[in-house]
Amino acid sequence: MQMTMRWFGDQYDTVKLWQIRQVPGVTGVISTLYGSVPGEVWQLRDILALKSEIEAAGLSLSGIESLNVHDSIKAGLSDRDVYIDNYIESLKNIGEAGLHMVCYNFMPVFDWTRSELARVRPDGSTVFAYNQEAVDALVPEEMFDRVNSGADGILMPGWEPERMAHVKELFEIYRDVDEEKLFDNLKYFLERIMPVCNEYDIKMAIHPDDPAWSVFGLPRIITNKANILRMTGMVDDVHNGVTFCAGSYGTNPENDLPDMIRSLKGRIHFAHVRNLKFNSPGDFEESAHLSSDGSFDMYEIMLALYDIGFDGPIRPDHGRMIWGEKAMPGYGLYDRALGVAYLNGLWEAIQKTHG
Ligand SMILES: [Mn+2]
Repeated sequence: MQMTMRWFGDQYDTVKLWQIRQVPGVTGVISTLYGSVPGEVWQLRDILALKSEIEAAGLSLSGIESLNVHDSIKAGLSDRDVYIDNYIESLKNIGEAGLHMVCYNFMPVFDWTRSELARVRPDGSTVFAYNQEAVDALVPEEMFDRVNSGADGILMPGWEPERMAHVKELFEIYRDVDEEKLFDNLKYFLERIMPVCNEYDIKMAIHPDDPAWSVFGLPRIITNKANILRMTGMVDDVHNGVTFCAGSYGTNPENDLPDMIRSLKGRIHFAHVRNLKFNSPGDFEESAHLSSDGSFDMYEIMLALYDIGFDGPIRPDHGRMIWGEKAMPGYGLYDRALGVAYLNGLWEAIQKTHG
């Protein structure tokens, strides 16, 4: 595995590359052209500029998270081919830049959903939390407001205000899209992009839906073992793979995370590893990475990744806000660095006892 951290670019991220460089064991970052909007072609010069900036700091650009998919593609609208052509063009440029892993998601309208961005825990740290009743009481517009007002004016990925302006329109285009249609639209998209992925050896890594069930009545498909195996099977190419995000699949306690990892051998191209703590059914918070702080057995998760010979980029996921840090919620330096140290410790122990 290659240990990385997510970085949003100098313009947007409170964390600097030189700080990431000082986290032991981190050799790369995962980034994106953060100012771009879904549907737009990524220019080679912009990708190369991002890459050189990262390399100048002594790190590598280990992959892209995310290259977002336009809603016309997800909803299967008549203009989807235009946006798929643009996506292919972006992939070509990503390939030309020498990059080989692209994370994306296929969630209609919303990216990840939380009801709180700063729930205070007993130790005074603040974390993302999800409460089903609180979400059920909201209309989608309020969800956007809530995310954006809780982020101290920092732009949250996936929750950009320009999307909010179109939220009613977005819901409208998914009116006739059920899970089956969404699977069909994903298959159509994957079949069209696989040739360029093969040509440049770009491993596509779909991010699961978070939480792993339908929100606001919208269909969601990347939620469990059966669906993800259906997805990898329907376009049976190694470049059609997954981002194994423990925190997202783990929102559903019925998902057996180590078992899912083992069933995806050869198809996991990127891993997000973090812990969640369930307080009651329908209420969870993003605890520290440590097993004893949450509900997952992090050792078993790392062991499963080791067992399948996982050798792609891995990153800690959302961190708690601790030690007075002011940063994008979930993406401060301190707790994610603690996460890195812990995951590296687990990995070293596993290597020494299983090697
Ligand atoms: Mn994730």
